[in-house]
Amino acid sequence: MMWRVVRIHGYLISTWTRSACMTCLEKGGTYELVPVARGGAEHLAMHPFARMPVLEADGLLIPEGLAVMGHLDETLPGPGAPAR
Ligand SMILES: N[C@@H](CCC(=O)N[C@@H](CS)C(=O)NCC(=O)O)C(=O)O
Repeated sequence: MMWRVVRIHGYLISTWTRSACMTCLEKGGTYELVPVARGGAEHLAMHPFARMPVLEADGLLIPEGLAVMGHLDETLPGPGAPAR
């Protein structure tokens, strides 16, 4: 798999966003943290409940922390996350 930077939309004060970022790092990936205008039209277009994180990777926008972490676990080259 080709190495690439993924984008994680959210803020580090959010525990779910932080977990997604930590998963990315644990898997040897690199992320760009993208601030969201909470509840704005762009945010709602990415997540129907205007929550964070949202992962932008591989041409996909993936909401929901567990789905984000699952995608990172499956697509980044590092060792599998222990809980999976
Ligand atoms: N089930 C969601 C929960 C995400 C969630 O609640 N995120 C919080 C931050 S930790 C959030 O977006 N809060 C903003 C809000 O509720 O307006 C997920 O797994 O992504």
